[in-house]
Amino acid sequence: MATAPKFYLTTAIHYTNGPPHIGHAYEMVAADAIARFKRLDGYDVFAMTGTDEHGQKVARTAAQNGLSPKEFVDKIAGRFQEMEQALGCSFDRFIRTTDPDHLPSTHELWRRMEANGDIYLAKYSGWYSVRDEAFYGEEETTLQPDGTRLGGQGTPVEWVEEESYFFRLAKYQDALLKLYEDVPDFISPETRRNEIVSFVKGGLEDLSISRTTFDWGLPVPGDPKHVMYVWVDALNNYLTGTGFPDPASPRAHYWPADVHIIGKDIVRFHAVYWPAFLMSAGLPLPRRVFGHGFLLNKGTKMSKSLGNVVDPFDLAASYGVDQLRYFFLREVSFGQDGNYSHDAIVGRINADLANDLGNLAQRSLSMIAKNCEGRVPPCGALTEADEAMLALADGALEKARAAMQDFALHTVLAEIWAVVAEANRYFAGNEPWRLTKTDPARRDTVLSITIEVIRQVAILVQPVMPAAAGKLLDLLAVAPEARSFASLGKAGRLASGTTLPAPSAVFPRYVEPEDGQAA
Ligand code: ME8
Repeated sequence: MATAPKFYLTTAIHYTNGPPHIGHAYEMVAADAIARFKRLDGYDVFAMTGTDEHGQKVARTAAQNGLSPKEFVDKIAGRFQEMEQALGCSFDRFIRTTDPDHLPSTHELWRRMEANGDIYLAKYSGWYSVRDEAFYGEEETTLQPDGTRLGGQGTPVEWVEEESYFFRLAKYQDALLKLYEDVPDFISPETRRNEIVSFVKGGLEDLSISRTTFDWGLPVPGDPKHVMYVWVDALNNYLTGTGFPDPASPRAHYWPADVHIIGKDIVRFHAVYWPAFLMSAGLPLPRRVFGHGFLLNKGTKMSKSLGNVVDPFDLAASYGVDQLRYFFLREVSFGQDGNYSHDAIVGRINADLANDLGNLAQRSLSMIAKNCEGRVPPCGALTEADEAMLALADGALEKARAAMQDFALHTVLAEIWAVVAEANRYFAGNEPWRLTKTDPARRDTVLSITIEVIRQVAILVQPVMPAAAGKLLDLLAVAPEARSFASLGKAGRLASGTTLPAPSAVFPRYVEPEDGQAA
């Protein structure tokens, strides 16, 4: 038996300095949809998400909350795990950087970089942003009129002067540029790639990779008064997940990662530092890094200090999990920034889900229940228009796959909804409700083609709306083993005569609550 090709995908691991927000939810849902798509397409998938729990930012927030760092991160990590469930995600592991297997794995990475002559002890003096957990060169900072200084991403920086281990990042400048050249899609979208290429061309400085002024981190091997820089610790979660350094781990074959799905603000860490660490340690590099955009609340970036954080649990409860997932992935071009608003989400729910797909399913299935004894009706001779309708549905997988090649989730959905739109035109144009008296055989053919198209649409939307699509497939009596992409097209056509369950609505319209308050 041929073994399935493997696909290892990760999200970023989320900081546990506060509860999850909608940006975290967005990233998780997008990554989950890609993982589900690959599973349905026959891949041996390992998908991982998790939490980034060490470092000064987390330690400080814990102290402000009167808790020890460990007590604090346990609470917050629990919230992230609940969110994963609340959003219908299917990750294979939720990793925490406080998990016991992460320390030996990260020590091994450090030792390999050291053995390669890439780590040395010196003194760091420079600017550090605790919010970004990032060092900034003086030229990347700006002095504000009030005397404070801001780093590259607009967060406050503070002066740090301490003994530190350094990683010889500068040594990897040419190798990194060669990587970007040899593997043009290593970083995408293109704009992020260009930013990174020009950053690296501008010259790299060695990177401070340990701290001594706090202790909430992984100790440096052989010198425990230093803790590792939180980004060394955090990035290595991706290796830990595959059982590194144990070559006999059941997950060892997943390395290298096929894609890291991360936000645009942390591309530098993933596309510069991470491959350099791996080159130094003599390990294979991830295949791709995808930097998605930010989800903005009606145009402004969400942040705790701005007070406009939208709670993802509330959103899922108000609109429905699958509806929220659909909104995130259809409304925003994956890779670009996108806006959230109540009206936009309600628009998508009512137009795309309730009207376009939900109504079509409801109308065709109700007619079958009423007129065809609740069985898949027989399909007679096909007209050219019938053939064209089926061909469009049969061809959707190839289009979806092509879009998925670039992680263009919005395009995947647009291609599927092009089929839905055509199915609506087909249904309306053939007026099956008029045929009962004049030509019931033709009516049966039109209905059978309509629900065959819905079957394929339901299979294809499973990655984005797993529960709703499952319900739709239940209504079509599609067996669980006939729901993968292998059953798309001719391979899995609905068999006439199959008994269908009583139809019910899968995509209800969103109705504003009585008091008129938006969710
Ligand atoms: O950066 N819209 O953690 P984090 C979309 N621990 N995505 C957003 C977002 C928004 N409004 N806000 C944040 C970290 N993100 C590190 C990662 S990986 C080894 C360590 C994304 O909790 C952000 O870009 O600040 C990142 O990919 C993820 O959420 C976690 O952000």
